[in-house]
Amino acid sequence: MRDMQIEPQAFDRVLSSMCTDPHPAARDAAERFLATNPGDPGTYPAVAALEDDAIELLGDIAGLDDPAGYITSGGTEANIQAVRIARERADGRTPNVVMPDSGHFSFRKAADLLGVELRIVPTDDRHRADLGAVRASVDEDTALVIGVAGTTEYGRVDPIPELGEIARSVGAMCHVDAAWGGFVLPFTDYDWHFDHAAVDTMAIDPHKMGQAAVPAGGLLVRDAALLDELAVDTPYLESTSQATLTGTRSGAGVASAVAAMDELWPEGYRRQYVRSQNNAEWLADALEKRGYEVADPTLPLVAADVPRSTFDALRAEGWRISRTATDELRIVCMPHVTREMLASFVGDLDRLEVR
Ligand code: 0PR
Repeated sequence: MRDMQIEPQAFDRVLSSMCTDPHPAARDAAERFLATNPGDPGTYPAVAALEDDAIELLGDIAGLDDPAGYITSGGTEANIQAVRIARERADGRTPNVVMPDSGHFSFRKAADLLGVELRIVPTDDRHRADLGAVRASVDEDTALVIGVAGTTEYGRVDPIPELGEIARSVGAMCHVDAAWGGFVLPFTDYDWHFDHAAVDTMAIDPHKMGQAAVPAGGLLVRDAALLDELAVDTPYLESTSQATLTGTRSGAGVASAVAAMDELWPEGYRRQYVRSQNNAEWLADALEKRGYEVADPTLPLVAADVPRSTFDALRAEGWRISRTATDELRIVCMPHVTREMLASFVGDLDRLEVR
C-alpha cells in the first residue's frame, strides 16, 4: 500500500518558496470548504458570498474603492486574465504587451495563449523597469504595460506611477503584478497600488505572503466592466455568465483567503512584514560579512553571489534554495522562515562553503 503518511514537505529548511505554512484559521477554513465550487454560485451560495468578501478585503489592501475581481488559481491565472482583458480592449489592432525582463514567466504563457506580441525591455542597475526602454517600446498597438510590485528574483518594485503614465500616453492599460508583494507593500512607502497611479488591473495572491492555503490568487480590476471582457455565457448554470479562466474552482482557496485576511489584515500582516524584513536584512548582512555580493533586500527577499558549488553542498544538506537567472542564490523570507532557521543556514554555509 502507498504510504499516505509520508511527510509532504516540512517547512523547516524551505528558503526558496513563495508559499508558506497557512495561518491556522486559513487551514481550518480550507478544510471546511473543500467540497464547494465558487464557479457555480447558484449551487454553492455560501462560498460565492465569501468570494465577494475576499474581493472587498483585497480592495482594501490594494487601495481600490468599489473593487471587482475574483479569486484565481494563482498569480499565473490573474496575469493571463489581465493580458486577456487588455487584448479585448485593444480591438481591431494586433496588440503588443510591454514588460520589464523581471516580469514573471506567466506572461510568456499569456502571450502564447492569447497571440499577443510580448515586448520584453531591460531593467536598470537596481533591477527595476528601465523607463526609457519602456517609452521606446510602446506604440499605438500597445495594449498593456506591465509593472511588477515585488519581483520574483529580487523583490524590487517598478516605478508604477510612471509606467501608468506611459501606458496612458499610448491609450494602453496598466497591470501591476503584486502577486507576491501585495501583502507586504501596504507597510512600505512604495507607490504601487490603485490609489497612486493609473493602474487598471492587479494580481495579488493570498496564497503567497497572504498566508492562505493554495490555491488562492487574486485578480482585481478598477472597474467591474473590465470583467465583461472575460465573460462567457453559461447556459445550464443558474448564473448566466462566468469570467474565470477555470470552471470548477477551489472553494477551499476562497474560504481560506477570507479567513487569513480577516485574521491578519492589517496588524498581523504588518507584524509579519517587519519580522520578515528584519530577517532579510539580517541575512543580507551575514552574507556581506562573509564577502558575498548581496542585492539590497528592499522587500523580504535576498539574492547573493554564492557560487554554485556551495549552493549544491547546501542543497545536499536538505536546504531548499533556488537561483536567479544570473545564477545568484535566492532566499525568500516567507512567514515560516525564522531567524533560527537562517542562523542554522548560515552555520551550514560556513561549514560547507567552497571558495
Ligand atoms: N507573479 C510573480 C511576481 C510571482 O513571483 C509568481 C510566482 C507569479 C506571478 C505566479 O504565481 P503562481 O505561481 O501562483 O501562479 N513566483 C514563484 C516562482 O515562479 C512561484 C513559486 C511559488 C515557485 C512557490 C516555487 C514555489 O515553491 O518562483
